[in-house]
Amino acid sequence: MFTSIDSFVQEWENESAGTRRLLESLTDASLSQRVADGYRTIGRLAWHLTCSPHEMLVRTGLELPAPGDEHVVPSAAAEIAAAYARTAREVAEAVRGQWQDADLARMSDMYGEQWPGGVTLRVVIQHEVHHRGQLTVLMRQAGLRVPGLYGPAREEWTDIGMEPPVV
Ligand code: NI
Repeated sequence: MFTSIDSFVQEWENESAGTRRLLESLTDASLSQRVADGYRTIGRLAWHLTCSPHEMLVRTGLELPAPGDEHVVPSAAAEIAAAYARTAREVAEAVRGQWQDADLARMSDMYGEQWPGGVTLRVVIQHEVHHRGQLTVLMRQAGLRVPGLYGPAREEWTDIGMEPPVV
């Protein structure tokens, strides 16, 4: 769990920059890609990534605008990327502007459990990392170039004149 606002904002800025790069790599045609019938499409996952920080954080009493209706997935990739960039900024501003470090120990009802604010902020990031992993696989299936997040993606090895590791 986070115990300081500064450490959350710093990590959030890094992680949300990575998510932004992924969302900016999506194309309109790729939004309907899914692993199999009955599973989430790229568009649905990308929109879930965009709407979830707000959905979770307003349960703690934090005030921030909703990026849109979670049930209505935009048909334009650029619209999703822009909404994510806006909400990522608003999350940092809301946490910095409305919370003190002491709020990170304050409990809120989260889905029937009591979580300290610092845990909720941690879960916001982990939830995003979880779905981002799913998104990168779908992006490969859709034939998109995937930007590296914690290290070079396959194409980035080639760009620097090296063989991508396959095992
Ligand atoms: Ni989720």
